Amino acid sequence: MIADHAAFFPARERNALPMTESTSKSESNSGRFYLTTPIYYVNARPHLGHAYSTIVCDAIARRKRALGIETWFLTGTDEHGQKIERSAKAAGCTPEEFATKLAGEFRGLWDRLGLTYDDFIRTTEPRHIRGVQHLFATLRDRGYIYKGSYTGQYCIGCEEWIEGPPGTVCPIHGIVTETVSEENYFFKLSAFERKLLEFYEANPEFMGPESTRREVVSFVRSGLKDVSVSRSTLSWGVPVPGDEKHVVYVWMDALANYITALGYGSDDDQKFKKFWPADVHLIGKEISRFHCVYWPAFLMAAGIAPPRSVRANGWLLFDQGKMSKSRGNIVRAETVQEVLGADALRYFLLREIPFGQDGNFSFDALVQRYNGDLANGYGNLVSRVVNMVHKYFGGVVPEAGAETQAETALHANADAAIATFGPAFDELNFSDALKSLWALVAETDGYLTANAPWKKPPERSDAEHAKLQARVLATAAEAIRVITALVYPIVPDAAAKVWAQLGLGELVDAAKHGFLKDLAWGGLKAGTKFGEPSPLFPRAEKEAIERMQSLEDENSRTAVEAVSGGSVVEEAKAPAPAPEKQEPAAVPARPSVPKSPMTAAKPVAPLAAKAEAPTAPVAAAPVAPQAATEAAAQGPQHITIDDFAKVELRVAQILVAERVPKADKLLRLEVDLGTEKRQILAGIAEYYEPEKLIGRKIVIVSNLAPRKMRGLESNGMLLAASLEGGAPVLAGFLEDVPLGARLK
Ligand code: ME8
Repeated sequence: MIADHAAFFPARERNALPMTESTSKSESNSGRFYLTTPIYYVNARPHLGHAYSTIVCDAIARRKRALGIETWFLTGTDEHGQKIERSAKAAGCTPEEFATKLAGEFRGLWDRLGLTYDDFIRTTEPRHIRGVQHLFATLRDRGYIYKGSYTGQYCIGCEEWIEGPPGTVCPIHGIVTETVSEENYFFKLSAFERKLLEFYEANPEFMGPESTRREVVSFVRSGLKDVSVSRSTLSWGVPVPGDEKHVVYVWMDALANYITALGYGSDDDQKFKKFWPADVHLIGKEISRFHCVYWPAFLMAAGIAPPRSVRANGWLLFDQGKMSKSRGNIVRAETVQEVLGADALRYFLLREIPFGQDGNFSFDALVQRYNGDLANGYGNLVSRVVNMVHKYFGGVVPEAGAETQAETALHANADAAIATFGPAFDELNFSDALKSLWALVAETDGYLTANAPWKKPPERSDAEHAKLQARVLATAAEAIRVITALVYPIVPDAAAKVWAQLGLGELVDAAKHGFLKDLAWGGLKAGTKFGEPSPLFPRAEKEAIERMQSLEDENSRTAVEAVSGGSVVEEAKAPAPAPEKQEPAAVPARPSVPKSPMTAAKPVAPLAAKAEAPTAPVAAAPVAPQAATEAAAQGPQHITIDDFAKVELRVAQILVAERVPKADKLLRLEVDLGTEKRQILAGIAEYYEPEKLIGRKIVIVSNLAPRKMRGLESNGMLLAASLEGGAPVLAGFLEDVPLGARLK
């Protein structure tokens, strides 16, 4: 029976973790802390959604280190599988080249944002491959992996097994699924149903938030079936040890990163012994099932302790939808960083979105929060106090003297902030933690205004006034020190500047020495020499929003960008409304489009398909510019029948037609090809009323590489007679034709 972690790792205290521990408990724990982000797919560049999870981990890691806890923060990239293989092909390079390029983009962005990861693992590294093979072999040796074959319905669009009899239509793509048989290795997940439920029961802190816990528990209660953990029709993966025509199922490969990065399966597993089990796997909510069901089951089967906790962040939404590669509605972290700075982004994400819930991102809300809380709030408070200490005391902290009622009140508020911020933060309740801290910002501001050290009333003597100035400015500066220490993990750059202005030296050094551990009122000593004032958060004007918008517009216009001699579609992705990995890998989806990832489907049948968002049809390798020019110079040329056969013309029916906001010429169409639905953008808005197009049968080029216009993806091109000086006329048919019929 798997009762709790103690059964696996009696040597480590259970209270070394969970995020719900009170500050005093976790702060007094001088142990270790290991936290991880998901490893990100390298099929497209990082966006704000990826940055969000990584920034949350960075804030946690910084706080733990500042509390004197030995911390290991892991991130990395998930580089195997069909999705990456196809994206690479579309970009005209090898999967290795493609993955290396994109992994560099992720790592480069994390560095640019100043994220303090301790290790970055790539699943194509030998250390990982070795570890995955070791895990696979261990599971097989222990009798949890067996070979079998599976026949089921497969959706090419989803790259997933779909529950149902032959002829079942994929609920997402509308394609009739294929009946496929594959010989595969299976993992005995069914053996872990009871063990997992007991484990959840014994470890109530294991998963969060509550909605995730409920969904996972009900999923497991509804029954677990064995899952496939290999593929034999794919080569871009980790070879199964001893049977190399199979590759390890990409989710088993990916999940193993959390231990292979620590040296599991290698000669040097010191770090593994030191840091495992992980204290927190921070993930997006759509991959909870992998982390809360499959991963602990794999580990239990291998005789390894499950992680101590898994915490799921909600989705960052943009333009009403989940910000995602497949929807193409992304904003890049670089844009915000360039205009407002990384701290502004960090503060916004952690303050604005209650952790675990979905939250909207908008440039307006970002700038409003930035101006209200950072420029006019914290930044302005610091600048007032630092400037006055320079002006009235030559930049040296004066002796505060005895507290009056006003100082006693501010001191008490600061004590309260210290007491409440930590527990809220450690429960990942960043938003409330910041809200309570900003109450102290406002109280300090109010205290300054009420005592007005810059104004000497005529009835007050010079000596009395100097005393008041000293008391008020020393007290306000101390409040700023407390605020800055607490907020450091969230706005580290600004906090470091303030620390230096308060004459306290390098905050990074202080953090290394666990300065947060003993945080208490009264640390700023009289006689401390302040540093030079420097601006923290200059107010953002309206142009800031315009600048960010235009940086993003510019980015989405350049849909195709050069990568290693070839080109890569900025967002290699699915045709039409792509599902967001609603259904985990090895298990087929229920024949309905699930609302949330965990209600998606229960595992019913074995055999692994990769739980990736469906991949883009392979884009044709781009014509090198020089070759194109040469061809044009030679004038019109004949083509062979083989050339013509490369162009796939098909009959499609328009299901949805609507104007694209702020694009006068573009219509967004959703078309039905009989076996799939797609989104196409067409420049016919000036000539066709969208309403009149619905139901109309048209001809499309169906194998055109996807391209992006105005942030939307177009998967194909419709055909129209192009009349000089007149309106285009859509190609159509006089007789009835079935959808998807090919024109030859
Ligand atoms: O799922 N809002 O990789 P991935 C919030 N390789 N978080 C978001 C987000 C959004 N709009 N978009 C992405 C994979 N994320 C697998 C993981 S782990 C062993 C393997 C974040 O590139 C969120 O953390 O699709 C989500 O889980 C992760 O990026 C998905 O990244």
